[in-house]
Amino acid sequence: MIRRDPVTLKKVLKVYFICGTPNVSRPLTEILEEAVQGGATIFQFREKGEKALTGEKKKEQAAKLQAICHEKGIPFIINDDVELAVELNADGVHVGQDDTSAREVRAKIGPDKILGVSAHSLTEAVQAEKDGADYIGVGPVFATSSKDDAEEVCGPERISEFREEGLTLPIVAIGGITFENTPAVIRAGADGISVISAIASSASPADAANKLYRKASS
Ligand code: 3NM
Repeated sequence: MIRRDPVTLKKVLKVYFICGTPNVSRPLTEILEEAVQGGATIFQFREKGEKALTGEKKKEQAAKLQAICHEKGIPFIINDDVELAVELNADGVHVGQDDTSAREVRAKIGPDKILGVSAHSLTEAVQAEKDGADYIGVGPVFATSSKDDAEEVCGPERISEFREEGLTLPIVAIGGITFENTPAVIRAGADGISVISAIASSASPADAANKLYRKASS
């Protein structure tokens, strides 16, 4: 069970691809297959925004993406939609501070699933851990155009601060992550990088994921 083993979980979080249909201009299933082939180690289905799928269409898309993740052996995480995650028996859920509370999500998904929580301050990070989070997402580390309601840019320094304060929970850095700035966030203490556009907007998601994997591992 991944979530009970921090060493394995940290490896799994190395290249965390997040995507929804509004983020792509060709089938997300294709992009996910290529990203995993290149080196993405975990995937989060984040179906948000004006053109986001809902209801049955969202469920069908999620099931297809889940099948790809299972076939390739990487965890399939759903953003925010706890009911869908439970219905599909997804590998985990990621929630932000404005979504369902982490404690409530943990109660609904049970002890064996992966729970990720976005945290912007040490207080939120410590609370997330108490509530049963397995990892936290910290961001936006750099400027991003992929999230309308993103908080203020916090820089890799926020991650170093969390580590200096003694936080040992796995951390993924998010927001504006590129090949170029990946080494800085890993040096700051992140276990992995979490990206939408660096993979989804690349002409070659496979090459992008591969390069990110190598940058995050060196
Ligand atoms: N959450 P990109 S930033 C989904 O700060 C998300 O919590 C963020 O997309 C946060 O890799 C973000 O294209 C968008 O910058 C990340």
